[in-house]
Amino acid sequence: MATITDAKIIVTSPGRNFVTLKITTSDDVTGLGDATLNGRELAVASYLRDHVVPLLIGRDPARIEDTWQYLYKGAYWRRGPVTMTAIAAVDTALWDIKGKVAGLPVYDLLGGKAREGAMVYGHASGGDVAELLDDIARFKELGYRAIRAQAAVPGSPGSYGVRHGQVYEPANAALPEEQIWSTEAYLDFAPTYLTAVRERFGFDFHLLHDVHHRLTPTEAGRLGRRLEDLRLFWMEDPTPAELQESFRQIRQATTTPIAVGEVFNSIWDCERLITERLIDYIRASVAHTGGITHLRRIFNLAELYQVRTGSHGATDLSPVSMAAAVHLDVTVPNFGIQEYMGHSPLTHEVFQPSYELRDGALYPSEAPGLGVELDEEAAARFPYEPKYLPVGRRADGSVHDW
Ligand code: EZ4
Ligand code: CO
Repeated sequence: MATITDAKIIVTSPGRNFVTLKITTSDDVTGLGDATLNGRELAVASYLRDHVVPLLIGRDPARIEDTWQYLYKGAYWRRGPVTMTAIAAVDTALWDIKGKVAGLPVYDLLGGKAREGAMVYGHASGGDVAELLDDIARFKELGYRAIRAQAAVPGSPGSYGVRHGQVYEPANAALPEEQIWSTEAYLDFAPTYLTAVRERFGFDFHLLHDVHHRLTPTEAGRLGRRLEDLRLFWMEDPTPAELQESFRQIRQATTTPIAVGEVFNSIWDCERLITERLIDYIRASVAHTGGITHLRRIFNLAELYQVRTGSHGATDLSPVSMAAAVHLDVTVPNFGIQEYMGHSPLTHEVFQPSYELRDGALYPSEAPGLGVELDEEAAARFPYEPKYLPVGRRADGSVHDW
């Protein structure tokens, strides 16, 4: 039996911070797992280094499910983003190792392909409507079949999702930037630019929009109803999701499809949303939801209730978890779409993934395991830099969901 002989945590900041777990076995096989939790990176690095690595040494790397249960139940303290990101990193690295040992890509270990590629959506945005329309045209030219649209709300510098430069990166400051938010201005403005997008480009592509947790259920129901004729693929994160019951009210108000889950870390965050059919797409990710093993369980539950998948894929998910997502996406019968923001050239100096973007879809390679290389010398050239996500405030100074 091979054993785990080493597990090391690599923290690097090629354009943004990433935490990666690299597990090595007695047969000299290595596996990678993404442990990045945006704005709280070093908490996961310490959780792994101080509390998980000592438990891994000497274990059989083939026993993925047993290791998952051991880390989840063995912690006694259950769930939470830090714990579940750490478990995810171990789980993902062990799937990578299992694939390399078997000489098979991870999608084959998961039952094989149900489709060749995973349709992705790109992120179009603009400081105003004209800029947004130009950006949508660019994504259409690049072959995207699904595009998310976000524009800056006039007079609301805290608008979510507007790109400055090559890649959108909201974790932008050594201490959190405070952004002023007006729900009223957003609710007046968002329908006008989404309508402008359909008027200019028609209906032959999927249009998505991210509300980013900023509305009450009542406001979200009103927005969804107003957007119905635009036939959105989904309205994302319409309201904060701690209260799963609140989605019933949105559901009853509108037929605009609802997607949620990028901040979820376990099946218990969405059990009711799924089994009571309060959502259409579940956006949990490999990196933050306990790895391939646990995310597959969520996707399988969702399948029973005709809820489709739409995993989070922002720049804070490293190419390692993006590869894991693509392997899982191509195998599940209820795949919906995969978010893909793409990574910066600097990030690709450290991480070399082998998945390919063609015709608006990501295709996994046939390389054994996940098919991602990490250049440790390059990683060492980019030391960690503290970076926080912004904080939202209303005009009266009180804190609002960002
Ligand atoms: O704000 O990943 O749909 N994507 C998103 C992201 C999140 C970031 C937070 O780290 O909402 O842009
Ligand atoms: Co989002």
